[in-house]
Amino acid sequence: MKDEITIIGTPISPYVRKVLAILDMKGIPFRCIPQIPFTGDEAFTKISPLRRIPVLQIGDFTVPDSSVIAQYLEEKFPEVNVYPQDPEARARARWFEEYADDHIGRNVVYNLFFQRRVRPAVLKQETDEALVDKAINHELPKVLGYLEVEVPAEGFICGDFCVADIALGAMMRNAFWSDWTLDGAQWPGVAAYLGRVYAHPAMARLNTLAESMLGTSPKEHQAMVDAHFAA
Ligand SMILES: N[C@@H](CCC(=O)N[C@@H](CS)C(=O)NCC(=O)O)C(=O)O
Repeated sequence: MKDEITIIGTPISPYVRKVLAILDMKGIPFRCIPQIPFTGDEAFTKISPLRRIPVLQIGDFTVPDSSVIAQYLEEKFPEVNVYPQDPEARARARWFEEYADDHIGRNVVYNLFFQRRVRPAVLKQETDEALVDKAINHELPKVLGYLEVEVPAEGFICGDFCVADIALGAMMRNAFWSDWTLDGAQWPGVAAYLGRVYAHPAMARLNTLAESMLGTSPKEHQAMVDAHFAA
């Protein structure tokens, strides 16, 4: 189909899952090309100058960056909203999206997931234990301390389930995939909150897909992704 949406990027990436969860919630059909990071060629650099995933393509239009894509999808397909309508709630949702993508992402994606899963298994390089230690023992406790104050006892962080929950939940899931455990006694509010986020059908479906892809050869990923989204 000419104007079908294509998302380039593996669902193992939290940034890609953020975009896929939004498409799922909005009920928009799409195709996913599960390109893994750090493999982009010159053609990919043209559409993603920082060589990062995800990238959205629709017809001749192409744009990278999960937050830019999320806002594009919100404006293009406004029938189902993933950003709150109230300006203050919307600003707060954008803040948590940014906090997840930038600060948590730096620690979880680059200092934890990349070090513990990508370096040894994909790049055949040693894990930098100093970076892992920094993430687990210094940065993530501060993140969890902050979130423990911010998350509500029930429901979601900005009221209805929204992009903030998707971004926070997606990012923290990659920490769990890096042999990290959340101390539910120390941060009970965050533990309960993440449980609610992961029970959301859009999150649950994508976590099932990504978990089935982890540890499998990238050669198998396109078929796994196609089968998942065709179901
Ligand atoms: N701000 C970007 C960050 C995307 C990002 O860092 N993606 C990672 C994969 S999880 C990536 O492609 N990294 C490759 C690289 O930095 O060279 C977004 O929200 O899309």
